[in-house]
Amino acid sequence: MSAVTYELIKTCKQSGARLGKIHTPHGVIETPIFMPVGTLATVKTMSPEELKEINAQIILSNTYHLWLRPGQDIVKEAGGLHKFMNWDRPILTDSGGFQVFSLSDLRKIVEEGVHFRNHLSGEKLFLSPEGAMEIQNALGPDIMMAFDECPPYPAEYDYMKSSVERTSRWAERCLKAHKRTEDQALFGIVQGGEYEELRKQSAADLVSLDFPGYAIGGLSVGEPKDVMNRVLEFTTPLLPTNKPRYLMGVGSPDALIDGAIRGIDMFDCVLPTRIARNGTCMTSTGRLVVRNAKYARDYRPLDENCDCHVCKNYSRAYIRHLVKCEETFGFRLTSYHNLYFLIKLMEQVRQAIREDRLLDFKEEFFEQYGFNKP
Ligand code: PRF
Ligand code: ZN
Repeated sequence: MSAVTYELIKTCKQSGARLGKIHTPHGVIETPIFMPVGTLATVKTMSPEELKEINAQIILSNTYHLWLRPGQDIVKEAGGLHKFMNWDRPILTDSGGFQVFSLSDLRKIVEEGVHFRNHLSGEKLFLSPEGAMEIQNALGPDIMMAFDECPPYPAEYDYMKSSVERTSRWAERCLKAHKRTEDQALFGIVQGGEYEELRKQSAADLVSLDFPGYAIGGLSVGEPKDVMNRVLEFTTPLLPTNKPRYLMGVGSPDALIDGAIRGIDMFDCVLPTRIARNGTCMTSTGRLVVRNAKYARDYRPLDENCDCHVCKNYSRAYIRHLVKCEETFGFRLTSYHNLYFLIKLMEQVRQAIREDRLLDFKEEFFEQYGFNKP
């Protein structure tokens, strides 16, 4: 039996979205779920206690960053990532594949793995499927990700085809190299860009390897929204219904709802915490740029419909002042509110699935939010 299992509770009669539970060694996650990103073993500006206060059920961290600093040996010696960062709920780590492609210079992809330069020091490094498994086995997350290639958008069909085939060979090597199957689950990642035939090939290859969960990678890389939705529509049906499905790097409110409607169970994104640090807030009426001069004397909360600790106690005027002065506390307040907003949104999505009314919920949400405000 796998370290992580999926329990399908029900399917929304109106939309087809799934309500489920993921059982992990560190507890149960209710899905669909949004996972806050804690790249360097911290969700920027948030303490683990605050994350619990806003009902974060699982967080994501990054193999690539923790490999460079402080190094997996230190994390392992500390007793693993959970203990190191004082987070006793589930953790998922990304494999480093995507980060190597998005952060480093001078990459060279070969069959064995990827040669590249450290984005901090310029030092020459090499990461392979086996290396990514060894690092993740040392870090000790509940869920680890296969080492894949995420090609840019748009990519030529022929390039995408050879990339998908290599990602499948790498996935097989990852399974062989994974040494902690008793308490860590390894998820496969479906690639193939916008090409239906290649998504089919990728999904078939990975499903035949029988991973305990599947991610859909290579989306939210600059393609239009309708392309992502179309790819999800033909890709999720290719995946087994008794395993979790994770859409990587997606976190705008509209994409979370659209993804859930297409059968996605898990999402992650730096968006809420990243925009928080430049003073942008997600609210029930759309994005609010609290830095703007028009909020200088606005003593209302960030979101009048939000019941988070920040909205109960602090005004737009105060938060604007802090953010303008680059005071750390300002970034804490905006990050807290944005994460609360997305976690609450997913709670509402789960409730709408329970009531077989996710399409109605989507309409009501966007009526308020304004459709083109991500
Ligand atoms: N692969 C991996 N991590 C990812 C992605 C991917 O394709 C994406 C794509 N949006 C985000 N994070 N390994
Ligand atoms: Zn709030």
